[in-house]
Amino acid sequence: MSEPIKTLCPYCGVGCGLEVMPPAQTGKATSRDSEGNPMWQVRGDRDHPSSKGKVCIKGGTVAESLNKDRLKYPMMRDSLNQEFRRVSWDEALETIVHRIEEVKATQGVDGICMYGSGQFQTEDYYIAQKLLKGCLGTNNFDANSRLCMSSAVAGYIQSFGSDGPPACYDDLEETDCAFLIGTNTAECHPIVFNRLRMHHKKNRSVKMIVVDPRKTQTAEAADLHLAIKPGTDIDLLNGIAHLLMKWGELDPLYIDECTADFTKYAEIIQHYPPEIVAGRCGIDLNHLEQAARYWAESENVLSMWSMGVNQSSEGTAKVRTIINLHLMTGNIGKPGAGPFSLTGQPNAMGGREAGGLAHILPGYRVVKNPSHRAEVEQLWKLPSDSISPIPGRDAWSMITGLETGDVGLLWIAATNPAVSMPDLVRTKKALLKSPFTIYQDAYYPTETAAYAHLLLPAAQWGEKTGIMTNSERVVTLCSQFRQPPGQAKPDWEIFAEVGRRLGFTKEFAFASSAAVYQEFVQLTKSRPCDMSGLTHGRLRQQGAIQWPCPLEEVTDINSFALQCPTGGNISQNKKESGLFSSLLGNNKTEPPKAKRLYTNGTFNTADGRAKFAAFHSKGLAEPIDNEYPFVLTIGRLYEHWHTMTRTGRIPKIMKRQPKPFMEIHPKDAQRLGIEEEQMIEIQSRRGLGRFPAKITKAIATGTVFIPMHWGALWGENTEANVLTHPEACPISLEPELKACAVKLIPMGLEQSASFDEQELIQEHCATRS
Ligand SMILES: Nc1nc2c(c(=O)[nH]1)N[C@H]1C(S)=C(S)[C@@H](COP(=O)(O)OP(=O)(O)OC[C@H]3O[C@@H](n4cnc5c(=O)[nH]c(N)nc54)[C@H](O)[C@@H]3O)O[C@H]1N2
Ligand SMILES: Nc1nc2c(c(=O)[nH]1)N[C@H]1C(S)=C(S)[C@@H](COP(=O)(O)OP(=O)(O)OC[C@H]3O[C@@H](n4cnc5c(=O)[nH]c(N)nc54)[C@H](O)[C@@H]3O)O[C@H]1N2
Ligand code: SF4
Ligand SMILES: [Mo]
Repeated sequence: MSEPIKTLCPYCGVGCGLEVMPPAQTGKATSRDSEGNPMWQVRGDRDHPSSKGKVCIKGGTVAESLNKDRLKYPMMRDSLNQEFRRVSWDEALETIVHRIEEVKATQGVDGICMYGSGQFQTEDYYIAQKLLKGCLGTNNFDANSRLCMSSAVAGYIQSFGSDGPPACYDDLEETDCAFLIGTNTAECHPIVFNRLRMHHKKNRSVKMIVVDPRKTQTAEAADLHLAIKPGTDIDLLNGIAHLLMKWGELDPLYIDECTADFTKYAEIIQHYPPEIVAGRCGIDLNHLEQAARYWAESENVLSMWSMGVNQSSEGTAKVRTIINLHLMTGNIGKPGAGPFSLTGQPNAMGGREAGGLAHILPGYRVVKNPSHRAEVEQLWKLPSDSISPIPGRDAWSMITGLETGDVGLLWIAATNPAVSMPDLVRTKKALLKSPFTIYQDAYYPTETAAYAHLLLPAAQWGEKTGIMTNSERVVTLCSQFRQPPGQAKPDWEIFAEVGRRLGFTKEFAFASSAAVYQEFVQLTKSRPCDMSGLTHGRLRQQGAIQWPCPLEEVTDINSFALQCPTGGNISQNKKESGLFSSLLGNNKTEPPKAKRLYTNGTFNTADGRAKFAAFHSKGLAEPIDNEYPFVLTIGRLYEHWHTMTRTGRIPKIMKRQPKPFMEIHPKDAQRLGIEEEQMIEIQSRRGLGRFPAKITKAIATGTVFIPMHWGALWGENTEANVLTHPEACPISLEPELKACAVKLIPMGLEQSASFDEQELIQEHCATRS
């Protein structure tokens, strides 16, 4: 039997290592998917440092989705009301080149936009940046990370001087107190949660606090669940800081030596006394005090967050307010402590490293910084000023650019915006106006395909070799193990071919994805995300490796400080204070690399200090009122992945979660005369949806919850985002996808049987193409 092939799970940012074995070699009878195709076998990779052999239902069943409803050939049409016709790759690529030239000539290069995804491999991301930002000269590349991690990115950059989650998964087993805010870790990052829960169960002194308006599976496991009202996170965080300050539970040495701007922050938190905060958050005063006491009594606090924090019109402020708590208590850069954003998608981290948002460049550089642009231009061997100094269009302004006619070509890849963007009625209307939309996906049909002029078939997970980085900065090689169906190609190859046809032959003369990666890592040299020591070959041989991973190993802490991109040296005072001996372990010369960032208390800001930020709470962008009296919140279920292009086609998953629903508290249900399973029409100012009611105390009164997963292909009036609005954080531009104001209209009971579960499973798990 041949060796299993090592790869990474293509779903969430936990990044579990997988081993894949060919259908006929498992020793048992060949397993087959529901179509009768022999199925690749998947199991957890025990050697993977992040997951140690564990997988959840999604990773375990992913192979079942590989042959269903695949997009196999390029297809084109002149207008959206026509049928697609199959075309050759040559015709498809020539059409793209012609369209790009045309938009450049008529509207200028900024009429061209690409909207990509955290489900790209790093090579896909990198080639897209080189094509758009380097060769074409527009920064109009954005990714679905804008809807996901961009508040965390902005928070890290502003507080620490650069992006990069500072903690690692080993901290899950070393913390005294896990502070989980706006994350349903148990369902969305299950293997991270399992590690934490084991540690929590084994050690009674370890505390777990969960801050979430819903009593999720995560909250069930907590010592303390703070069911705050949606949008009151900053009140809560400032309220905890207020108490810590009042009790003198600060780390003055850390504040003095390693941070700046504490005074202003200290002033702001004076305005958050516990009585006011508890009232605003809708929680008990003693629960608030308990949370602060856990913070005060714990040696090491590890905060984790995801969309309940990021997807907010004050997302960056929330992230920075979490970081403030860590800075004021010195809870960073040591085992078991730190602010830790849990990345959503499998390679959203790789995207950030490769510069995959409209305001950033490869190697954790930013578009607005002239020397960053010059460095990238040099490495790309392009004339100076090739890269525009102006940040490109973010995801939502690509949509508004279609409305105004400023976007002449939209290229969408590895994301399904006709389900996942806010304000879908408006989004779809804008997509209908697009002069030319290219849609590059692995599956057909998807909701977004209905808005495309040209469909390009993408090779997906297992059909191409490339790199992904998980939440804890661990980089894994994902090896190809099967042939792409039909004529599907890896995303990077498609981008490179268009580049060559546009005349950039030298720039895109890559023989393999290994060569692409080789070039990319050069751009990370001496940057905070230095991975110049990584190659496909090394990762294949040694398994997954965490960055920073420079080419030459650093042996001395002072030489690291000198090497540090901002030149941030550790002050003599800091060294003498002995503050860092504990952070560094006994070995003062241990390099501050890998595992945890900022172990030496030096940050990537100009003066090496982390910055406090003082924010007042603003609340929700669309507060409730008499007409729309409920807050709607939207999130995920354990079994499904986003817009269900894979999980909706896997019978085992559809059997467990066949249909969407609306969670409502018994008190609200009683008041409105709502019965279990009764269809409820949810209306917002922008659209409506219909969902069977699920009456549960797991949701706070005044709030209702629906899952995000069911787009137009999977149900009627089940799209969550027809209800949401596009109001976004002014810093990160991340839309407030977590909350909007709605009203509920109970429908007649006779309409309530409109979901036939068996029929749904039959319909969706059968192949259409
Ligand atoms: N099973 C599964 N796992 C996934 C994914 C998936 O589709 N399915 N997607 C992946 C991706 S891309 C992402 S981004 C992550 C997302 O992972 P999570 O962020 O954990 O998931 P969500 O369910 O979107 O939202 C988390 C919680 O935020 C809470 N929340 C809502 N409003 C507020 C608020 O104002 N304050 C606070 N504190 N909490 C609030 C919600 O009640 C919800 O329980 O999951 C990843 N993992
Ligand atoms: N209301 C609300 N809306 C949300 C959210 C929320 O919490 N609430 N969450 C937001 C977040 S955090 C996210 S991340 C987004 C996710 O939203 P999307 O990105 O739209 O969701 P996916 O279903 O993951 O779409 C990925 C697409 O890529 C395709 N694909 C898979 N692999 C490949 C590949 O290798 N190449 C190519 N070209 N295609 C591939 C899949 O078939 C699928 O169509 O949704 C956002 N929208
Ligand atoms: S926890 Fe995430 S990465 Fe791990 S198997 Fe599940 S979906 Fe895949
Ligand atoms: Mo996400």
